[in-house]
Amino acid sequence: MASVDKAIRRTEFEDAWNVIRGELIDNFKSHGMPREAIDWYSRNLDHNVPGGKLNRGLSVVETVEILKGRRPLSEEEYFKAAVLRWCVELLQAFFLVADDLMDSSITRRGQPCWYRVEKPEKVGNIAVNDCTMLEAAIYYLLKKHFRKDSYYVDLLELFQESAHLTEMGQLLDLITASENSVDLNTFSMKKYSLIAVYKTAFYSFYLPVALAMRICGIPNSYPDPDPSNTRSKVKPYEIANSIFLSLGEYFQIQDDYLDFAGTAAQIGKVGTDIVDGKCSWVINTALSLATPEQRRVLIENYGVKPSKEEQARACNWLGSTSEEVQAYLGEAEKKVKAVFEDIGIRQKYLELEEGRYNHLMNMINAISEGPRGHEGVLRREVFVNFLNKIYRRQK
Ligand code: DMA
Ligand code: MG
Ligand code: MG
Ligand code: MG
Repeated sequence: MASVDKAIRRTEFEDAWNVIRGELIDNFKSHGMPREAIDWYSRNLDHNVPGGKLNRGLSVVETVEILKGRRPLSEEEYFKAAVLRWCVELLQAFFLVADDLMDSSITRRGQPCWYRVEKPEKVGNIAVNDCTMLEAAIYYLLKKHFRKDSYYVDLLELFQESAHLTEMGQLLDLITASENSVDLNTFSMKKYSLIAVYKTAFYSFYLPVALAMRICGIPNSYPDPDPSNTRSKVKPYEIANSIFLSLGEYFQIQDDYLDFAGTAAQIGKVGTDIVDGKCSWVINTALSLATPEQRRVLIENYGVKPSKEEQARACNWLGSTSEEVQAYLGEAEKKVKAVFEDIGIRQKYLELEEGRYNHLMNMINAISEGPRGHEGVLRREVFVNFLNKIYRRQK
């Protein structure tokens, strides 16, 4: 019976987006906006918010469930977790709309990037304002649903600070892959880690879990729940932060690897890192292993934009197999990919996945959680849940 109950709650929870979407549109209407603006705003929400892997958002709810000892949540607890889940998805949507514009990407989640949508109206640069409207929706929802809660300011700070850190990472990512001249001598693994942690880890991993921890009332510090060690203090947000920075870096390495090795049909987007000249894990690994001749080929071809004709062909990538995609690549990109293959990037990546998994498991096992059922403390399962979701992911 309990599991049927849970299944029903889950469906209710999935429906939460329709309720939240309705609230956002009603608010927009209440300002006297005309029909065409309401339609535009609705299309912005529908194209960009649902439809992702939903890992980030879903983890808010799963974390609440774990921290509450997997007891069935009340209707109100579910709805609040759901609002935060969709706020995280809105933040993600805000970043992706801007990111695709700045990275000149073609597709996202198996459809054209928002700025490239032509029908019923051409979006183009209006995407800049549209993405800020997605961000503003977060603060509207937080105020509406959490204004009276003691942890309201904590939620505001978490969103605002994660966004700020992400923007720092995006800045570094973008200026390192400067428009016309990519200088591979400015790349390094150290710089790469900084980019990866800032642009991805805070908002994708630390944010959803820290939100869940706040609504579950987990304090900034508490006595060690291990009965043999009660004199020391546990700082749960610091622990979560350090594990998630490492996990987030690993996640971005996967994103970079898939940008090179994944097919569009598999990852729902066409890789652009090579033509964009991004300081990615793949190029940094290749540079560290390249012979002088291979390095020369990389310097000559990395970050070289495809010709107009090559670009037009790339738009047909969606749904293609990897062999077909091969035929669409521009000449420079082909040469870079061949060097990556010769260097054995695929093998290096397999080894890295294994090593990262073990390292993260060790970090997780060091968390002191005390006896089961101890509410209000951090639990290892929160992190194991994430790690299992992303380990060896294919999309
Ligand atoms: C993504 O970096 C970072 C943010 C903040 C959206 P990316 O450009 O590598 O992402 P994607 O490969 O999804 O375009
Ligand atoms: Mg991008
Ligand atoms: Mg980017
Ligand atoms: Mg990427």
